[in-house]
Amino acid sequence: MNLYSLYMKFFVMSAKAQEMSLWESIKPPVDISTNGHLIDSLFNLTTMLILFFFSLVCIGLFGFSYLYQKKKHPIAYYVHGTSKKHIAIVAAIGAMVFIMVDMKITGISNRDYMESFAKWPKEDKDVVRVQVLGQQWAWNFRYAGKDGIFNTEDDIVTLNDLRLPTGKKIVFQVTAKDVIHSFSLPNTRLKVDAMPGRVSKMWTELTKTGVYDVVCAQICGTFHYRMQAKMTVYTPEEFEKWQNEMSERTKYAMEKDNADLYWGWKWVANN
Ligand SMILES: [Cu+2]
Repeated sequence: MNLYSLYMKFFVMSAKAQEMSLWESIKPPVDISTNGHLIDSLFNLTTMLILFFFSLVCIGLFGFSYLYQKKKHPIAYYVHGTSKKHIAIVAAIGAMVFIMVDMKITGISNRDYMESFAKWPKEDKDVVRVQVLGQQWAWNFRYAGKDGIFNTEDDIVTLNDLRLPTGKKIVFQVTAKDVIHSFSLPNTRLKVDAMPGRVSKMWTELTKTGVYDVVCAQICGTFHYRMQAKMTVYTPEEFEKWQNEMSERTKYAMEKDNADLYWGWKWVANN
């Protein structure tokens, strides 16, 4: 069995396991965020541009191979590529690719970053704040609870169980306990590195309720593939209800002797 058929077999198997068609399993996961489409359209544009230039290269390669085949041109023609004409042609093609592909992609991603992903929501009471701690091999989540202050008695702490509302700005502060992980929400197209000793940030807004995946996007050890959590997206009312229920239940978030539970930090807002 060669590598290609093994690869295809894996695709077919994983599609079957998820009870979806092969095509569905290759498609990107459903986008449930307000900004995810920016990533998707840049991804698609990049793919289109690459396909365009790939086709040009193929046409050149096979076209010239055909035109200058031995039958038609029995005597080889040697070039060093150092004449002014040759240098001009190569420079023009290089400049064209640089302007049409590199500059275009850089421009769009820069615009998206400045106008959307790095445009932090003002952290008022409507913003949902979550602290995320990655560890080999699980995700811990912490909410401030009723008092709105992190690392206090009424914090809500969950393991591999992220719950969020639709229609609200959500800000994450992310770090790691042991090695470098990457906090990734495929359905929002967002991810951010989770690094020990450093707090990284990410924000999003969700549009669809349901249950989705939280994964680790950075090879982090033996069971990296298993480092998954569930993201349940509620309506704002359901989320409020869940928070109230949890507040009544969790009295353990601040056991200072228990390092597994006592890991939060002081929240410093972006604004
Ligand atoms: Cu990880």
